Amino acid sequence: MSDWVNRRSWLKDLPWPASENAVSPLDTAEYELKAFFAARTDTAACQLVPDLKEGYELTKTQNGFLVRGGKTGVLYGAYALIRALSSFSPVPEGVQQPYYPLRMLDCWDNMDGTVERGYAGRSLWFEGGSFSYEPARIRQLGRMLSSVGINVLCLNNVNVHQPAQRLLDDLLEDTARFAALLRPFGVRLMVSVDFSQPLQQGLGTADPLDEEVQRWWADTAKRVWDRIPDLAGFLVKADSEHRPGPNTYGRTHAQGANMLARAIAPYGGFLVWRAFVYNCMQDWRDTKTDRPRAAYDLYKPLDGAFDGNVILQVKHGPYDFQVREPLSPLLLGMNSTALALEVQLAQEYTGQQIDLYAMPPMWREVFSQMGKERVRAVAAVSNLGRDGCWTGHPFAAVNLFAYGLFAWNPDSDPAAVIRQWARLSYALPKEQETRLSDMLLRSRSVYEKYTATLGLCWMITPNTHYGPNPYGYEFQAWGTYIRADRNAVGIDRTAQGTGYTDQYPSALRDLYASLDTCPDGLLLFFHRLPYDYRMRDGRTLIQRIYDDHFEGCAQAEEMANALSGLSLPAPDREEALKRMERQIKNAREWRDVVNTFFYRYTGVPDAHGRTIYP
Ligand code: GCV
Repeated sequence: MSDWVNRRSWLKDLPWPASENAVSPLDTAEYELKAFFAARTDTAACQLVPDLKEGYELTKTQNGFLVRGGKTGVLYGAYALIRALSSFSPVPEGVQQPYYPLRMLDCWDNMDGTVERGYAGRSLWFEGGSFSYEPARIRQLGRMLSSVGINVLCLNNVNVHQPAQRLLDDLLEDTARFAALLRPFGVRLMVSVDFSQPLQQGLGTADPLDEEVQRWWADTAKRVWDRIPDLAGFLVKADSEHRPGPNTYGRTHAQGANMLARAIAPYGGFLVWRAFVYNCMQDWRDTKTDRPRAAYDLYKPLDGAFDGNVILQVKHGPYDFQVREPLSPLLLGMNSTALALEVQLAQEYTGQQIDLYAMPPMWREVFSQMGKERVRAVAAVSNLGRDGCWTGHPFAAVNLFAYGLFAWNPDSDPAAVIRQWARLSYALPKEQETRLSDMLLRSRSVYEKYTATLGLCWMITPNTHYGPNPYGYEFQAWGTYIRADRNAVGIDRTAQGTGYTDQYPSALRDLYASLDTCPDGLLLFFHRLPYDYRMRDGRTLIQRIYDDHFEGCAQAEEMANALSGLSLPAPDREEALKRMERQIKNAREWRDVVNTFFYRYTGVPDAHGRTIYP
């Protein structure tokens, strides 16, 4: 058996014989509490209060605790109690309810066992074109998700490759069996579907206004929900990066989404429609088309046209999970459409679970800018795989843990969440726990400095998305340009430029459009500036670019030192050190490639005489 058994991240090892019998989250809650309190002198009991739904309340009793909660709330309450007691944190007081009703994990798993943008090994449940998994590990997965309140798992890649359509067809029984494994943890399945499915099944069309197509989807939905009555819904990527969609038939995205939504509405299913749509065949010579504008331009006119069970899923930024992007204007501008925020735990552009990159500070920024009331759901692209520690880098587990806690409470404190994860995962001496937590807390800003300072994203190696290549995407069709020349760098996205800033409510538009108020971290995302531009602190732009790359790399080296002094258990210590070596190599490469790139354009030497290669 693989080494995952002894490496269960923040959850303590718990053999799971009772799982065979557990049918409800209440059973699971009772089992978890019994196991946890077996080693203690106090006790805990559960009480089902259906009205609390996903909520719970923890109260102190004479001998210990009472967990009162709704159908799944009682289990979340049990986990919250265990989490608090194990990390010596205060037990939450009063009724606790999740902020977002749908807290999803989107898995980009393919049925051949690969995971698109997966950095933690092969799929946990697919191999060779079919399901293949250890049931005990899937239960442990359910336990991990439930312990931080995640309640939906989307089973397969949004790029639906053959034979994933079989999940709802001849493999439906297997899909149902998999759903049953997660049910005792309050985790419901969702499935990604291909918009052109009816066409591929021989109907001759997938036109959403065609009655036969509508009937085909309605029949499919009936068959599927008969077998899996609590299926959460379908997830769709349409007309995006060469995926099929309603545009093929001259139909709008509202027409496409509503057709599917109506097929699944009788069963209470959600139709989650991704808003990641842009022209990926752009001519780089065209300076008018601006990729960040694309989603708002397409969907804003459709606001109000979607059915009630459609959720438009929007990536947090207008590009694609870059280290720093402004909030997508769609998240602020769709007043009559249910929205889901999409984030990416898989570190596609953020170090690929090799470089340290703890996301809580980033989400704090994202959640605090978002008109939260418009957004009904959150989704995160999974960072999990078959690796022993589940997440490639053992510390990358902090991102899954924290995602769950932020989805439950978007006002969570990044530092507290990180520390709680560190404490639950490793029983380190206090001073070391602080060192680990601090390192994680600043890891994003370190990575940002050596890869994407001032909003200069996309200088990354094409396709693989690890390592520097300032020209990699510059003359490509993907619409991802920094447009550096010998005079200036960045893109003017104000009203005088591409007009992207006009997609924001006026306060944000003005903030970003003015050089006096635009945050440094997004300066070159919003503005095109000469290299001798004076930053607010008096440095020139070119010097700031050099400084950040030198500093980011030096800070990565400091993190390596701090890491080597931590008495982490094996094999996490060896794994973390090995990955840190690769991070240092990567950081040096970024520093030298990017600094050299700009030096060659400008001929300006570093003011401090540090080495830049000619
Ligand atoms: C699933 C980016 C990634 C793709 C991904 C896509 C998406 O372009 O590189 O691998 O495809 O986003 O989110 O649909």
